[in-house]
Amino acid sequence: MDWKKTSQVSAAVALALGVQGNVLAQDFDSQTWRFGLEEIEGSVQYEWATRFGDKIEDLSDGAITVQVFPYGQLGGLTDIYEQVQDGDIQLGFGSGFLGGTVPESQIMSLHFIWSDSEEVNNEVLNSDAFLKSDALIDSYRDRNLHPIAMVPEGWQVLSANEEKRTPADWEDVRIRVMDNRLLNAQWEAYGADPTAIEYGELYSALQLGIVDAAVQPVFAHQEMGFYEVQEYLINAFHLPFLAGVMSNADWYDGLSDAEIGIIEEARLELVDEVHQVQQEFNEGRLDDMLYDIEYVELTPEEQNAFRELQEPLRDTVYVDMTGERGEQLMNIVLEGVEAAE
Ligand code: 6CS
Repeated sequence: MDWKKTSQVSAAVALALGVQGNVLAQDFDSQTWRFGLEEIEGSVQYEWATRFGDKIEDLSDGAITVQVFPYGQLGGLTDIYEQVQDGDIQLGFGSGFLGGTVPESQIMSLHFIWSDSEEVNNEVLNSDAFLKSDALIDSYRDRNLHPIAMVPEGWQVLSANEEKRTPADWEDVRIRVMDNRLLNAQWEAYGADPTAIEYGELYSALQLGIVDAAVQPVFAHQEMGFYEVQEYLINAFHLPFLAGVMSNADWYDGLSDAEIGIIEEARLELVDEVHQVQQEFNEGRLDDMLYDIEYVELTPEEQNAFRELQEPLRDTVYVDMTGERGEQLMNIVLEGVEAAE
């Protein structure tokens, strides 16, 4: 089935299902969709996937079950992506590490192109202009993947053992980053020494001093225990943590219109629902950590010193690496943010 055709019918089917779900329930064969996560139970990705599963099960009148595999159960991060590409699992999350597989997806790692408003970022990333753009879809489909949804998980907050407020403070600091070329280049531009380390190995890398700093959304600093081996959380508001939900492309092409319709219906409901969940997680868990760690926010002037070092890299690194598609995605974000603000 051609994805362009199916994405056009999906909205109509979703509407029909909302009104007469039982009538169309006969359209669903009994089946299980396997869904690999980059995060553990209790995370934002776990919330998204389990809520998605509940909705799919309801909308298919119990015919379809979504089996969720939290981080660690299917191997490392790139193992998850490969299993989606190979069709061993149907669905998976992909964030920073996905840059090696889908270079254009490093749009999710580009510092300082986002709105200060998390609502605006959520709206732009889940707009048809971005999510249904040829640039995004073709980028994933070239690697036998299909993008389903974008999930902002809250601001990425730096952790370190000293209060660091200026680029000079980051000179030669060994910071752990997710494995993609753009993140490396951006941290080098601040003067730091970035190192890629698997998510599950980060705690011991910080504890043993293999790296001195890291960057994660607040909820992850808490649930992975990173705050126990760091002194400061520093919010530079440089980048929301962004993750994409993707499926195997061949599998997606074999779905019926009704199946695509319920995926779209569930996705649309989750845009606001999970946005609220992530805000609650990030606010609540920050409070839980404050007895043990100091939290600071950079002023707009301090943020600007970092921003200025990044702007040239949009073209010299991201567009240089990803060509016309990358440029289109970046412009959709920049224009979408401007329009929404
Ligand atoms: O830093 C990482 O590798 C992981 N962090 C989070 C919050 N989600 C997935 C990602 O792979």
